[in-house]
Amino acid sequence: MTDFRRTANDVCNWGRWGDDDELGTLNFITAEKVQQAASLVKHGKVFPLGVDFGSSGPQGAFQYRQNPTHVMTIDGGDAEALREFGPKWLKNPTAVQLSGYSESGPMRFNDDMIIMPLQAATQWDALSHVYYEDKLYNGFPATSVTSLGAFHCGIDKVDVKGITSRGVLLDIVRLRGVETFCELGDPITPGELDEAARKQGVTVQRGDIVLVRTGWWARFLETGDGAEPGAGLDWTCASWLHDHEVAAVAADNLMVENPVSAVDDAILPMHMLCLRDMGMMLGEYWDLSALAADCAADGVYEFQLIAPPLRITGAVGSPVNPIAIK
Ligand code: UVW
Repeated sequence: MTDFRRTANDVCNWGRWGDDDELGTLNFITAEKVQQAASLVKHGKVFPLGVDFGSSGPQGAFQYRQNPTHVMTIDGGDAEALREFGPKWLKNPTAVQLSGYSESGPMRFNDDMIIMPLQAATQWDALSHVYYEDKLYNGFPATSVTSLGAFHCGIDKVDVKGITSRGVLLDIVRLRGVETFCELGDPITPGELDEAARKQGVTVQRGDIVLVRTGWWARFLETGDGAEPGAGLDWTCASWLHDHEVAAVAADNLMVENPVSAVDDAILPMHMLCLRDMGMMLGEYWDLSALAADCAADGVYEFQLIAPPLRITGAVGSPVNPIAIK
């Protein structure tokens, strides 16, 4: 763990933006940065980066996370059934109310709800998602996350930032020249991030949101296997992200970082460094295939990125439907 400890110390942003800061590296996104990002829209091409929230999503391999369960709470059949069987249900206030709606005109409606882990599909990890040694980002106590939610570093704290900035795609599938995805056993190194940027002719700047394509999502669509192993960022990429003063990082895989930890006694070392030490949010399960194809075609790997999380009070993560605009 010695190297990990040294890195944790080097990348630590605690106190950098004040002792009460809960935005972390999103502080790198200034008004000028938002303007720069908007100026990258040249053609009005829109790329939705969110995946489907449905029953055939990537969850199921881990017992603590399931795919979304979508339930219709009212549908057209209710209106018809109530007309036919209504009188039997007159003690049921909901039935009485719904019968009232259909008696008073032609309007009908459908309602639904969804039950799911907030991490089920395309998501942001809030800074309170991962902690160690009893501390969250900026030294807030881990005990500030309770069954009532996160009192510190919850996803609801970042709404002031949008989240929008200049997005930069680093396409490692293309860099490695592999057909669809980067195989497990070959973690993505800081050198490869530099090499991808150089080959693509793009410079990663302060306040950017970096998107890393590993091909995992495209592979999942072929196999349907949410536990499919693939390569992610080596934990040492945390220092690279820190040095480039990146605002956030997202990938098309399940955990951004490499699934096999190279740090003894620590699983998800990059999560520990990014979320807790640096205050950098991680985006997972982003579908980067169409965007990557367009970037390869026009050679432009920068764009406006708009990716607001939901303002779920005290949540440690949020679904998101990010869009890249060129
Ligand atoms: C964990 O599984 C702890 O994190 P994530 O969903 O961010 O990969």
